[in-house]
Amino acid sequence: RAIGRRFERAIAEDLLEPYFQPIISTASGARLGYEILARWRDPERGILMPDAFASVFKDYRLAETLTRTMIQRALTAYVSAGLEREPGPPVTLSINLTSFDLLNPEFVFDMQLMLNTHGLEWDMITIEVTEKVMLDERSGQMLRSLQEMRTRGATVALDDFGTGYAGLRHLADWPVDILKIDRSFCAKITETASDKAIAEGILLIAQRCGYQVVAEGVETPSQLDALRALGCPRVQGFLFARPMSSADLARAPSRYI
Ligand code: G
Ligand code: G
Ligand code: NA
Repeated sequence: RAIGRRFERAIAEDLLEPYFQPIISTASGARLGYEILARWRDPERGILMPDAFASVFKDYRLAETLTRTMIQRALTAYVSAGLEREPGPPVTLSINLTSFDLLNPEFVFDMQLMLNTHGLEWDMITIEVTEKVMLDERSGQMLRSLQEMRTRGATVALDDFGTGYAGLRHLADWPVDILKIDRSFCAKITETASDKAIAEGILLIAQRCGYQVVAEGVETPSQLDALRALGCPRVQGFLFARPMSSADLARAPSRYI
């Protein structure tokens, strides 16, 4: 409850900010888009990561406020940085949603209004959800929300893929375009044969089933080499860039390798 009040004050004072971490093509080194990650700029404690305010994500009102704030501020920063004028396919923004967002039947409409405000289209939006969200027993409305956003042109990414919850059995039933290989597999990909085998297996399933893949948490050149050797098309991690502020977004490179 105390964190709820502090959170609402922080929202009112504009202290909740989106940070942006690039997602990169292993073939061309081009920045394909950014994942939006919430940061709380606390005057006393510095910049707080989502782990430090995890309870916000469990309260539907606070979680919806956070999502809306992240999207509005991220779209504003995207336009300010001139990203909608880049040539080629649209630079994407990946937005992490909670089950509360997907259970809200107004969410897609609200999102449409936010895009309209900035003159942006759904094809620059990737929705990130976890396996846990997909397995929620109230998943009917959530699947409808995801399907509706895909129909409008968004892509859907399954986050932390391979870490638990879901059996592969469900994968084909879900409206998903992208699998994100959890960073725990990339961390030891050069040292542990089983982690490499799992990454390889995910890439093979993705190729056969027509999913795109992003490997998360790439920190070293040898991890990048290993992922490239397995044919991984997209990567994200500290090797290329840490999540950056809106101000840094405007100066960020469009190519990383
Ligand atoms: O930001 P960090 O790199 O610490 O991310 C930790 C976790 O918090 C990630 O799993 C990420 O998906 C999640 N997360 C970060 N920002 C948001 C957000 O704005 N909304 C939701 N729902 N999850 C977020
Ligand atoms: O999957 P999820 O949305 O949880 O992933 C985002 C989280 O991973 C954020 O906490 C982000 O700061 C963190 N992250 C991003 N790149 C790296 C990396 O290369 N190494 C580690 N350890 N964490 C990373
Ligand atoms: Na994510």
